[in-house]
Amino acid sequence: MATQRLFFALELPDALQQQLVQWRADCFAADAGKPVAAANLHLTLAFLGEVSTETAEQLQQLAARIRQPGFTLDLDDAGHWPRPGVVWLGCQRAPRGLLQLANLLRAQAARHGCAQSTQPFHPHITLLRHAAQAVALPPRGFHWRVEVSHFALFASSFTQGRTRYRRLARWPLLSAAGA
Ligand code: 2AM
Repeated sequence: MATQRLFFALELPDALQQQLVQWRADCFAADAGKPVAAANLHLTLAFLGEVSTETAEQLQQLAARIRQPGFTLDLDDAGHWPRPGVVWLGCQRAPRGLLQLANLLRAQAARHGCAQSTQPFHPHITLLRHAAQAVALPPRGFHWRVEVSHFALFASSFTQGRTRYRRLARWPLLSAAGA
């Protein structure tokens, strides 16, 4: 049976990806960890794992029916999870719309057999992998604002030593006027 490794996520604008890469280079030592490529910077809403074509189609049909308002992401927090070795960028206060969207997608995924982590959802953008245990985080005071108007489904593949994400579909969130 053909499967693909899939996840729902928020994309970041290209310009912001470039700004984050520059900021990361300025703030973190070269040996702090393995930087995630600019084009791969994203915020996962729901991880599906390896799914069949049939399940992927069902989840895409459900995603297309979602009517949720867009929201603003304030990226103003950073942290380090030593066990997975991840340094991340996130929000001191996650917007309600983000949590609602992620909860809905995670519930739909779970109902279609995609096991969801029992850990509470912590929205984040992974900046570094294989992070050093003693990595120094930048002091708070940074802030990027992102107006989120879409969410998307991605396929992840690992070829020639590189992780690549390919967008399979994208759906709009409601504008403030239509929310
Ligand atoms: P991470 O950045 O915190 O590792 C593609 O791999 C995306 O799916 C990444 O954002 C990754 O989160 C997330 N992901 C991978 N495996 C996962 C899992 N078992 N549970 C939740 N998210 C996962």
